[in-house]
This record gives sequence, C-alpha cells and structure tokens, in this order.
Amino acid sequence: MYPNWVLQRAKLTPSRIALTYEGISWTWEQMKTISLERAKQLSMFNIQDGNRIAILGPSQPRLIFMIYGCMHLRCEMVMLNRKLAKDELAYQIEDANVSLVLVDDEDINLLPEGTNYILFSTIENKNAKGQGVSISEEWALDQTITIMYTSGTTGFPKGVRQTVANHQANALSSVLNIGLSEKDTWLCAVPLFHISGFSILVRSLLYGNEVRLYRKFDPNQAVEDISAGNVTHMSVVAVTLERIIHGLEERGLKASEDFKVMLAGGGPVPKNYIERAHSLGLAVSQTYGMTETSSQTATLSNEDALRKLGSAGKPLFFNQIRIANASGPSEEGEILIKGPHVTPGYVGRFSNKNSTVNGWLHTGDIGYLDEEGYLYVVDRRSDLIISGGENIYPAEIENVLMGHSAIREAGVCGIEDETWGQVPIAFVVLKDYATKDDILSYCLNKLAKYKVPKEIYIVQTLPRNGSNKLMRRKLKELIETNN
Ligand code: S0N
Ligand code: AMP
Ligand code: MG
Ligand code: MG
Ligand code: MG
Repeated sequence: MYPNWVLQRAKLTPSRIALTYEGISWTWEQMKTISLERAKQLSMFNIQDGNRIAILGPSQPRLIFMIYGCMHLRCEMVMLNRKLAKDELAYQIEDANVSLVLVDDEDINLLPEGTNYILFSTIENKNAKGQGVSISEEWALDQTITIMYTSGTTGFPKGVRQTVANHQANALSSVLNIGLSEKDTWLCAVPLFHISGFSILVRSLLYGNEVRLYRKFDPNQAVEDISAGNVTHMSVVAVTLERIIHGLEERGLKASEDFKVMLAGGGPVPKNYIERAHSLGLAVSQTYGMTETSSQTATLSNEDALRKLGSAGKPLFFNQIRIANASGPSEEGEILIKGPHVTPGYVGRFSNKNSTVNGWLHTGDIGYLDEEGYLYVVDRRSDLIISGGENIYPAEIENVLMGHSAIREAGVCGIEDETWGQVPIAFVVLKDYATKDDILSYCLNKLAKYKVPKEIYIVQTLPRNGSNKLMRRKLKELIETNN
C-alpha cells in the first residue's frame, strides 16, 4: 500500500506553493483542506469509495480540487475530452458505465441529453459541516486512478486504465531522467483530460513542485513566463512549441536561464523546430509516450537533441523498448514496450482484451533503435492521424460518414498540414444526392471539430485490394483526378 498522494504531500511540504492560476496561489496545505472538503461534499451525493465517475471541465483550480476530492474517495475518474461531440461523449459515458458525471457549470451544454450529472457548483455549495467521511490514507498499486479514452483502429475508442502503479512509475522514471529542484515550476497548458496534462499533476504531487496552470494554451503568456523565468518546465506538442518559438523570435526574446526544458510529445516534432528552439536557448526534449503508458516511455535529453535530431531518445529507467522481429540495430518494426507504467487493461467493451502479450505492449507504431539504443519513430500506428496533438483514427470518421443516408462508401486519410501537422480528408461514394456542405454539417454534429474532414471528395470508387479492403494510403492519389 502507498500513502494517499495528496495527504502525504501536504504532510511533507505543507507551506510550499502547489498551484498558481491567474495570479493566485495555493499551498499544499490549502490543496489538502479544499480537496478534503470536496470529498465530504461528494460523499453527500452518495459518491462512495471506489465509485467510477466521469469529470468534465476546463482547466482551472476548481477542476483540480474536484479531481483531488475524488482521489480521496478512491474514485475511478473517467477524464472526458471537452472537444468531443455529444455522441462521442455519450459513447464513453455508456461504455465506462459511470454512475455520474461531475461537470463544471460552464460545460453543461457539452453533455449529451439524458446524462446523469451534478454541477461543480452544486457540490461546492453543499454545506458539509459535521459531515463525516472516511478518507483512505492508503492506496493499492493496482487501484485505477484515471480512465482515458484513446481512439482505436476499429473506430471504437478504448477506455485505458491508469493505476496508482502506472502513474507512480511514470513520474519516478521521469524525475530520474529530468532531475528535480524544489524551485521547479511546471507550466501546464495541455488539457488535464489528456495524460500530457494529468501527468503534470501527478509529478507535482510526488515531487512537491509548483504547477502554473493555464485555462487554455496562450502563446503570448507562455512566451512571457518562459522568458521571465516564471517557469522551469513545460509540456508541449509540435503546434504549441512552434507558436512559442515564433513568439520568442518575433519579440526578440530568449528563454530565461532558469528555464530548464520543454517536454515535446504527442507526435513527431519537425526537426527545424528543435533547431530554432536551440538558437533561442530553449531546451527541448522530444518524448515518445502515450495514454497506455501514462505519458513518457522514452525521452531524448537536451544534450542529445541536435546529435540525435529526430530521435525520441532512450527508454526511461524502468522501461524497456524492443522492436518486434528486428535482428539488429536500425531494423524497422513494431515498437514494443514493457514496464510498470504500462496499463493493465481497458474498461467497457474492451475489458476482456489483454493490453500486453508476455508483458509487452504492442503499440502499432513503427520504429527502430539505432546502434546506441536511441529510438526513432518512423510511422504511426495503423493510419492514425495526429492533428495538433489530438489523435484521429480514419475508421471513426468513416463510421460516421457511413451513417449518412446518401453515402454508400467512405474512406478517410490524413494529409500534411502546416498548422496542425496533419488533418483528415474524406472520400465518399454516393448512392443518393448530397452536397459537400450537407455532409460536413452532418459530421459537425457527430464529431469533434478537429475530426471533421477538411475536405470532402465525391468520387466514383475507392481504391480496394484483392480482398476488397480499403487501401487508405492510396486515397490521396484520388485528389489529383478530382481537381
Ligand atoms: C494545439 C491546441 C492548444 C490548439 O487549441 P487552441 O489554439 O486553443 O484552439 P481553440 O481556440 O480551441 O480553437 C481554435 C480553432 O482551432 C481548432 N482546433 C483546436 N485544436 C485543434 C487540433 N488539435 N487540430 C485541429 N484543429 C484544432 C478548433 O476546432 C477551432 O476551429 P474553428 O476556428 O474552425 O472553430 C490544442 O489542440 C491542444 O491543446 N493540443 C494538445 C493536446 C495534447 O495535449 N495532446 C497530447 C495527447 N497525448 C498524450 O497525452 C500522450 C503523450 C504525452 O503524455 C505528452 C505529450 C506532450 C508533452 C508531454 C507528454 C508527456 O509524455 O508528458
Ligand atoms: P495518445 O495515446 O493519444 O497520446 O497517442 C500516442 C501516439 O502518439 C503514439 O502511439 C504515437 O503514434 C504518437 N506519438 C507519440 N509520441 C510520438 C513521437 N515522439 N513521435 C512520433 N509519434 C509519436
Ligand atoms: Mg491513443
Ligand atoms: Mg492563459
Ligand atoms: Mg491523443
């Protein structure tokens, strides 16, 4: 058993700053007091030890207080992505079989009709004086803390369990690699519903360092914080990294001496971003991580950034990486991962699916290890499109398109995009009359905006192989014939 992270942290460093948001700070003692109050209030709504609930809200302190309140009750928290469409949220709420959604008042309109929910304000305003509640002071390693949905090749997202063991192992590996000083402040401008953001909270609980939270990524504010020395670390995806580099360049600023490192993940980072960052004194560590591994598996240290340009680095201390069927260095194959940070499995319809084979997670990503053991990711898992750090599987969009009454067949692929890295485009064969606009507005109702195809091509046939399987990689060739 391990100590409740919030209680333990408040016991160890009660007066250190835990969180800063829009100029206001909270110490660990305050985090503890407020989150215990939330736990009591939640229990008054019949939320009990070990219940599975879902949480939806923008990144602000009240969301973190609610999350820590739920952790005191050992709830399994399904972290809902605010960018998703109602149908997509409804799928997750149903698949995870949550009893209740805790929703920030601001996000009430995002919820699908008929959802069983409680507003944050209702919980916060509940008078919990005199309310007794038993808070678990110890947590088991196999206890699920969070469940995050990640898209799947079938088009049905999988709810990934992230346990106490997974989060702890990841945070520990991370600090063994990156190091720690009590002055460290991690800028969190990635969503808390993704592991990129949530892992910043976990690190902060385990290390006792401050988190500076943004409600939303804001390049101007980030440039100021980085150049003024207000923060030492930040997690970014390629798009946000580029916006920061651009901001520094435009304003003739450099990163402060106190700034230590940008952790850049969620997808490939163009090499020229890393080179530009270096000339601004902005250290960037490229990382390879995913929901199934509670964030980083491999990270390239800044000193290797230019020598090993394009690599995602070496595995962190507790992790192992192997390339399936490779007989030597530089041979490409599926990337396999082993370690205490790998998820034990899924919930809902995938709960019977094993997450590993003989202890190895099969990522579906293609890569190689060079002679020195550095990982290079060369291709993503089957047809995965990554737009601004958000994953999109073509099958998800194809399934939606196929639901349109005028569409007979649909195929989706990604194309390079200067802003987002990649964006999805769609090819459809019609059986009835429909315009592109009809199809687009249909998609807007059913899909997160970033998944809505940037272009719809109406074609006569789709490229298929001998066994009638859609050849997504050949779809792009249809663009030429349709222009
Ligand atoms: C890039 C972000 C910040 C863009 O959002 P922004 O600028 O706030 O846009 P909005 O104002 O919301 O909308 C404006 C218009 O842009 C469209 N739009 C928004 N986002 C996207 C997108 N991703 N793709 C395409 N279009 C987008 C809106 O629809 C809107 O359109 P219009 O104007 O037409 O209405 C935002 O997307 C963002 O925060 N992205 C990052 C998400 C993220 O964190 N991904 C990582 C997920 N992966 C992991 O968590 C595992 C890896 C990992 O753990 C990790 C990752 C990174 C760093 C470190 C780690 C680690 O290992 O610790
Ligand atoms: P998610 O679980 O949604 O964060 O997606 C993780 C996926 O993002 C991985 O399986 C990879 O396909 C991709 N990815 C993450 N980091 C990198 C990287 N450094 N280079 C290339 N692809 C990456
Ligand atoms: Mg994923
Ligand atoms: Mg801001
Ligand atoms: Mg993703």
